[in-house]
Amino acid sequence: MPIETLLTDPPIWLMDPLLEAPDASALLAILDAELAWQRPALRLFGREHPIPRQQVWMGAPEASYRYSGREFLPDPWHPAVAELRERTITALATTGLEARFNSVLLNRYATGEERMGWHSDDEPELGHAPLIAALSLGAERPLRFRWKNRQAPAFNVWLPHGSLLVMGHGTQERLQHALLPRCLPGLRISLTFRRVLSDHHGR
Ligand SMILES: O=C(O)CCC(=O)C(=O)O
Repeated sequence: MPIETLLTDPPIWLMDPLLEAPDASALLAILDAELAWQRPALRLFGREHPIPRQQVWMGAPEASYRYSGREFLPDPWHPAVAELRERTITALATTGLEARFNSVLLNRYATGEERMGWHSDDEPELGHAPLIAALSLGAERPLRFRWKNRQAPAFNVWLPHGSLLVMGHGTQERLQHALLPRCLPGLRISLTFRRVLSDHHGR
């Protein structure tokens, strides 16, 4: 599988393709049809705003997750997602990276208007310097990165159908990322695999 190094410090790689197009298309259709997609609302300045995408949090029972001030309990593994987790872990192992993902945030963007704002995946439950792998299915869109200390210009990483973006240790500490709205048609689903540490409860 071809691996492109996009950044070395911190390390960011793109494995493309991880999945061949027919497999990726079949998975897109299965996940679109079979998952219990949610559109939770976030409270901002006293008003409820539905998030501009849909999502499912999935994983092992102990992998509850706090995101934008809310606690999410994971849905149990869908068999297709459990298999993707194994494929992702195996692909990372071929590059010498040991991943022990126990959960995944699936994001569904119905059109190019749907989006995710600037953030880092740096919640305490992910521990120090987490490794995060993002599998993309469907419409190709750019993920935009910017340095927290503005040491260099922001840049785009286009995420092809069936590709795996690997954000290595240190990425979340030093960069933010966002999926900005674009005049692009087409459904996109991303799966961002993570490891939630079980000893974060009781903080
Ligand atoms: O959809 C994407 O590729 C971005 C997802 C993301 O930033 C996240 O899940 O934290």
